[in-house]
Amino acid sequence: MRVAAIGLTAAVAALVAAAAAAMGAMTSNPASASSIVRIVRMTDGLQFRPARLTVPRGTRVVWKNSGTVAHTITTIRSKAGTKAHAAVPRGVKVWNSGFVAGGGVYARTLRTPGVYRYFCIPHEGAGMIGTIIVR
Ligand SMILES: [Cu+2]
Repeated sequence: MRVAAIGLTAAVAALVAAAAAAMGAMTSNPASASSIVRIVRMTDGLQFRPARLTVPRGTRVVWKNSGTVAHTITTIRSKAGTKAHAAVPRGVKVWNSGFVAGGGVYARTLRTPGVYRYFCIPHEGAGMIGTIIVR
């Protein structure tokens, strides 16, 4: 009888351990999909800072407007004054964030390796351009 009780306790302990492991896997997987976050600030000096960034694939890039002037984060070549300021890796859809007001944010998870070149529509001519290299 005593042996059976110990056996049952061990079985329960094993179940609890298995459940805990499963829960750990469930909670850690979504986080690991985009656990790396990098911030690019958009300033009233009409700059992306940093203007150049290299990140591993799957990185969540958050553009944060730290000033008061509205900006865009745009990769659409037809909207660029200088075509070389707009590029995405093959197979990636281009985007235009629309205006991001002061204090606002815009974010994308970059999953495809390659070179992303983007600009701010009203301030491209002032040099507000950026590059992100995803490895
Ligand atoms: Cu701008």
